[in-house]
Amino acid sequence: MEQYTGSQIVVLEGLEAVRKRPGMYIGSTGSRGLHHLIWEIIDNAIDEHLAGFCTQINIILQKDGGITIQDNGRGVPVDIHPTKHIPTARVVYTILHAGGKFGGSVYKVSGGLHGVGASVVNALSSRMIVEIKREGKVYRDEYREGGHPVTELEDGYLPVVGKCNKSDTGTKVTFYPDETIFETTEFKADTIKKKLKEIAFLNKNLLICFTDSNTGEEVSYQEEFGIKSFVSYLNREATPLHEEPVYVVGTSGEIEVEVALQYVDTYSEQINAYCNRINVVDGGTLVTGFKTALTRVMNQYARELGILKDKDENFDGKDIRNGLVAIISIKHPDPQFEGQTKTKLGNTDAKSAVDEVFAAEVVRYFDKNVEVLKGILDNSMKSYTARRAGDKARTAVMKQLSDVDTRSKLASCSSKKPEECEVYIVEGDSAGGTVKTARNRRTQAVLPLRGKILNVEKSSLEKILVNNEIKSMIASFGCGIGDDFDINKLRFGKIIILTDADVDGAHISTLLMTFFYRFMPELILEGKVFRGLPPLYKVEYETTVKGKKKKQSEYLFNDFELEKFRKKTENKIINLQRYKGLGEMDANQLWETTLNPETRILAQITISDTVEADEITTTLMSSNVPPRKNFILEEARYAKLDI
Ligand code: 0R9
Repeated sequence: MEQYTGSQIVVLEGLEAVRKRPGMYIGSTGSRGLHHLIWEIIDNAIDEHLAGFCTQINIILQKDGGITIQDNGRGVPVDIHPTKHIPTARVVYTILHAGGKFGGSVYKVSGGLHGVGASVVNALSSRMIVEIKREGKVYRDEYREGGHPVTELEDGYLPVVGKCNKSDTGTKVTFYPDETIFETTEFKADTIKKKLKEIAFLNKNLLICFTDSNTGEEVSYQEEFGIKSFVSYLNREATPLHEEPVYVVGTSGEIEVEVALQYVDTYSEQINAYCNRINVVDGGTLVTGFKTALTRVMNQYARELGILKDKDENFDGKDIRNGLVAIISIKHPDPQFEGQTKTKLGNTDAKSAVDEVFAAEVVRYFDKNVEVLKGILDNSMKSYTARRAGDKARTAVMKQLSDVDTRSKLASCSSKKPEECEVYIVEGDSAGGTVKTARNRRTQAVLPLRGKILNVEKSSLEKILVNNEIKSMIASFGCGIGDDFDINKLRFGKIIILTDADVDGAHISTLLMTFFYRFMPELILEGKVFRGLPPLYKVEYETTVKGKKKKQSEYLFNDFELEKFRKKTENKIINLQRYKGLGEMDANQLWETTLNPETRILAQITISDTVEADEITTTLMSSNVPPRKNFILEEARYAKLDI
């Protein structure tokens, strides 16, 4: 192995920092973080496509657990870097944030959500191999154990390991995620394929080929019609109100704007926004511009066509977006990503650009397609009427809730300070009974739900307000619903869904999350909703303390922990108990594992836009579910680590 120079040591310290706190760079060390590594490398290849030099990207899942990403771009430069004095390719893969500093303005395209740099992937890999084809030569570099180069340079250059045609250029990266860092190192073909499909929609004509060497599966993705096909794909299971998605494109100054939309027959709204191909999950200025223009244009048409009669009568934006599925994709020369997760676009010029381009182009479209326009306005009118009926129903229910004490089902807590109070929503009276006995009565309230809650995906507010389970939740939370919702009136700092770790439990959680998301979205957006994670195993094992044998026990929350535990204790497990449900635990065990804030694990529920709804959601909810926002569980492990 070669000697490291001074600058190389600094480099390795940088990568060491990534290994110490991987979460800071890739979000988590779970499956999501693991897949983040792939997106990072693919982003670099996409940048090369956007620069106009790459037409194909191959992704190969290797049998030995590695993954290869290959592009046919120019190949990463292999010349000696002017200040680092090592090959530029090695700089890209070993120095934090190096990639973004090269390659001119094109590199502004990545660097948003992912954009942590290929060196982060190297830092978190036990092995990484880079092969570059340039000018008829094949160069190779290899790294081990978190980015340590193991290839000896030849006169300062990367060794040439083969020849190729001069026109045959490109970069190939193979990496093996480090098993000591990730909770799982198993790449999921389905997750990768979903992402690749999304990439194909957002990058018209780019050919993406996926191979899974474990199964022999080969799939390729290439989309001639870009985001227009994306909308059709999102609505493939739904019933659209008009056959062809509406598609508009145009530019305003340096900003390119593309919008595709189609209405479907559900009470939902889905707007996916992308800036420079990066999914801005929290929207921002580009979404505001789109909504403002859509509301203005549709109200104007409604008046012109005599659908709205009174000049002061207006459709609300929500009426106009009822059933809407839209993709907004803009290209901005200098995007400002805001918010803690950098998933919100801040540029004010993006708002006016989207407003201007969308309004002008969509009017052109509707003037030629009046039937589509009328269908959409008719749908807005239905929503407008239903909303008014919902308003009446809500007033009636609110009155009823204050008259009768529907809260009787709730076993309240004695404290009245919302910040220290939490409510456990549990499945059924029997689990409810155990939780009631086990809890801390001062701060923990329990609301047992009887029977399944309504699937609210296709129901109006008016309909859901007759459901008793929903009424008890509204009454218990105290913060109203729909337009009357006021998070400041919420009686609890945390709402914790506690169901068994089985299919039924997952179904109930999904129904509850969908209800919160549709009618009390702030609860999720403000991070108030959690899932309690009861342990899956209790292990008893023997240790020797000062020559004496001692029996001890520990709770483990998933198979990964069990595997780790087996390794740590060299399999000295005397007894292994697998819990099937909450009902199998006594009050003490339940307190210790699931209720005690010092030792429990909670998973915070957040929202993410993805191409397809979660598998659980799709298979368990209505047969005709539109793809929509995914609920993501971010495990709040800190609670457990504190002990
Ligand atoms: C398989 C994944 N692909 C990549 O990681 C990848 C990076 C990359 C690249 C360039 C071309 N292809 C690439 N693929 C490149 C080449 C040139 C200029 N800019 C970019 C050139 O030939 O002049 N690079 C990404 C960063 C850099 N190159 C570098 F310039 F910083 F080195």
